[in-house]
Amino acid sequence: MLYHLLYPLHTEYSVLYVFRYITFRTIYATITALLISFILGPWLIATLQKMQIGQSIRKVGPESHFVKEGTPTMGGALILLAIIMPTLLWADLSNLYIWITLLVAAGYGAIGFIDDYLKVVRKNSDGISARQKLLGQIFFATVAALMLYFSGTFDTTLSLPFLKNVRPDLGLFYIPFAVLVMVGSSNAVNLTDGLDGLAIGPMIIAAATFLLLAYLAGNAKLAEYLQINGISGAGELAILCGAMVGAGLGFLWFNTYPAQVFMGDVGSLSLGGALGAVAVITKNELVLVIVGGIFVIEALSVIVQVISFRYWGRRVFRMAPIHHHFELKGWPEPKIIVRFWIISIILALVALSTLKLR
Ligand code: 57M
Repeated sequence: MLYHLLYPLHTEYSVLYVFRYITFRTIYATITALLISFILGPWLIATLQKMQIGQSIRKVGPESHFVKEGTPTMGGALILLAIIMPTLLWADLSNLYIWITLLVAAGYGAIGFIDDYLKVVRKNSDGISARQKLLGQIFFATVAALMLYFSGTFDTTLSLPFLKNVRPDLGLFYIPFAVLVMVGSSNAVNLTDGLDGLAIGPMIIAAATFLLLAYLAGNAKLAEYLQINGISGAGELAILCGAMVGAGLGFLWFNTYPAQVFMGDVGSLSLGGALGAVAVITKNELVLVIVGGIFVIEALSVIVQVISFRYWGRRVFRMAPIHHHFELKGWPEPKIIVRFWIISIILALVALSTLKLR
């Protein structure tokens, strides 16, 4: 909104020319998101406590989690607000990619909100059924993929990390593929969200990485120099990613061990979905597997555990997702969290190296 209001005035006030720059607007979107989180965070936590919107802890889980009973949840609503408001303020609102990503974030946020709300009302850890949740996720992802496909400019080839000359064209199959990326990313982040700061840390790192990737893809000269897919308009997503970084850091302030608030499904589903959407739009779907490697490892640990238990009656991990395995091995919670963050940073660096190693 500020972009539309202030940039046209640059002919009279030359200082306003700065609103043209994505870098400037990204920095201020990040700061705005941080401020929203810091200002509203304490109020939200107090309100959630007053309304008794607290977490019910599964009885089968690690005992160390029983003390977390009643921790306010649904803090993800604030994360969403702190992403949407700065994006609306600082981004170019004529940009379709911004609206597609916001649609996925808000749509998945709504599914998560209903799920969390039902859990709180029923005072147990069963929200809406897994099937209903999945159908809702597929619906919003399909709308997003169709919007992209019919935008007229979208390229349906697949970029493979490290291989610049191999670009298979998926054609119409790009739609189910994009849906898979968004739904998969959302659920993987949801599974990761089981220790204080465990999901939001890697999410901040992934959003910062995509900030850079979106900026580069949107800049024709840099994209040509790096021989990556240049995508006109994708640069605006750097602003949304900046807001994700700011909102994430602001949330981490309160969610760091010992957490004063959990994000709930409203946070985990929407953040994962938004990340998936940015990966699809910037044509970094497979790079997302590296950048979001922690989320992938968490999801794979569940798949391996379930298959192994169902077919061989044996568990591979003491408990899945894998963070519970380390907890049951006796690692203190902060140690698992920080080590997972370190792995995320390494993975982000590997992902960025794909820009040069082609
Ligand atoms: C959500 N949610 C946390 C909080 C958060 C298929 C199966 C593996 C699914 C999986 C599952 O349901 N995962 C999805 C995980 C929950 O956190 C809430 O949920 C939101 C995210 N959706 O924002 O609102 C608990 O996680 C802890 N937590 C923190 N700090 C945070 O910042 O400590 C969350 C955020 C919170 C709190 O304790 O209550 C969750 O874990 O429930 N299911 C599981 O993860 C279960 N695993 C399992 O059944 N494994 C079996 C299977 C795979 C064969 C096995 O290994 O044998 C475990 N979940 C838990 N305890 N809590 C079972 C044990």
